[in-house]
Amino acid sequence: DFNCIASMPANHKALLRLSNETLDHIPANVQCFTYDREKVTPGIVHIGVGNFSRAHLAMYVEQCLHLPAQEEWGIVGIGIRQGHASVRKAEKVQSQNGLYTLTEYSPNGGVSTRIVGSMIRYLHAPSDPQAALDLIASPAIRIISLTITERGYNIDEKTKEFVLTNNDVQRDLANPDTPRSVFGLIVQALYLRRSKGLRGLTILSCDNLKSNGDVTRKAFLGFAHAREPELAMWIAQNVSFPNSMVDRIAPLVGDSEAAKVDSHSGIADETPVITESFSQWVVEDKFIAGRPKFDQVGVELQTDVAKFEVIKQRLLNGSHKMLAYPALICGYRMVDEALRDKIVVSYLTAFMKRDVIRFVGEICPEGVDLDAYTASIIERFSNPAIGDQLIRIAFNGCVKFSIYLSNTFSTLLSKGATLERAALLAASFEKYLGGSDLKGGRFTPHEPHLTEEDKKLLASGEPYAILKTSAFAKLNLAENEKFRQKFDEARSRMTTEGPEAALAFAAAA
Ligand code: CS2
Repeated sequence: DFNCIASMPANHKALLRLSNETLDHIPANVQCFTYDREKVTPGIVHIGVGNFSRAHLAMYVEQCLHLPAQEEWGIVGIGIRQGHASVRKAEKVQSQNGLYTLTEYSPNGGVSTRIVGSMIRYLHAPSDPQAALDLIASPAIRIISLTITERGYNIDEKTKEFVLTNNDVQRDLANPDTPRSVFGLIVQALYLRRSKGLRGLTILSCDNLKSNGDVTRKAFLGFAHAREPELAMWIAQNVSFPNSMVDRIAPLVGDSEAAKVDSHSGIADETPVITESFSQWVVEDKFIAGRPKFDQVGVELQTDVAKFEVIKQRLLNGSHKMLAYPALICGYRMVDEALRDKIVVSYLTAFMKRDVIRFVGEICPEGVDLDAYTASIIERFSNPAIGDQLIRIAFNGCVKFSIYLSNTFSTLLSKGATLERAALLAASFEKYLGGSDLKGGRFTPHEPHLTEEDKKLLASGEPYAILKTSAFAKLNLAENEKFRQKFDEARSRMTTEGPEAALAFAAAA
């Protein structure tokens, strides 16, 4: 898991260790919550506790806990991965009683650190599956929130159906009492809730997917139906699945990032989180068993979030992808470092204005100023303090293209629009897979979802192999003569004139 908590060196002697026992000694420059944490009880179970959820959902819940009568909304984090790294992560979180520092950097240089206490417990399900089941099947739990990655929903890209043939799914269907997958765990807990005559709850996806609530519903009903059609019916009637648009940049936290925030805070945090000052959450107000007072802490509760999702994913996540590969090839490693290059800024602005906004006018949510939105994306990416890594954004391109860029590219193709930027993206992705930039530097591409077929294709030496891989397959780029020509041009410009010249050319197109 690329967003998991990074390991830390044991060189924190001079700094304060974080736990319930040390809360009275928090340094004055760090804000600490003022609610009575001992009174907070579990109301939310979160599966997939990574940097993002701790910077986003847990931060909104933290703010709610400061309001009157909200103490029933504490979060219990659940880890469901097997293996040593997950056990270690659980130990670290538990050693701090779920407490962590959240450091926010604003684009104008402001920095603030606070202690977040909203995650009151953390369970590692593989070590104690029964405890996880008992908790989710207890009356107090009214929301299960998820950050399990774009691919975690196990939906077939072509059929859009839940994949039943997957090993974990088959295993959990055959052994419902000892689930290992997120589907087995939650559906078994829902089965127990139904047997006990308890009410249903909300399953809230916080992943960056189009219609994430609808996708989640499809996945859980698909699994439940294979187990017992009546249970699927009960879930359909008793569980709600709000759609939501989530937005907050949370970079990877390795040793050097952790050392930086620790020296600022004076706290030796085993699990620190770094983020930007910006945060947005637009959620469909469809919480069948109630919710914290999200409306009072800046969450935008809407009846329809689809337009917000489209705008955010095509502009922000799309720009991230458009940026990461050419920028890595230019030799940059950090997002803000690349944004200091004026050509990169004009290339990204051209992408947003001429490849996306030009064609999404009619779906723009009322009251959203797309020019201001574009400017704010450039400002957020340029924030030097947050230290976001291009390699984090490049991660899993072959899955993320189809989510964040394929609609934009297919519109460009069907409208006969400029293809220079799309072609540069494909050419730089091809180069990126080789793990070296055009300045002699190296990096490690992480593409865990490239299929065996993709790998064979790439090894075949076919001239347009990259365009036929699962990353772009849906778009039929290899069959499009105009695209092939632009792709050839981008590729050769990158190697003969250099990646900066290729970017400049694409920016001007
Ligand atoms: C990034 C996101 O990983 C990615 O593809 O684009 O993690 C991005 O930082 C968040 O969606 C921001 O809300």
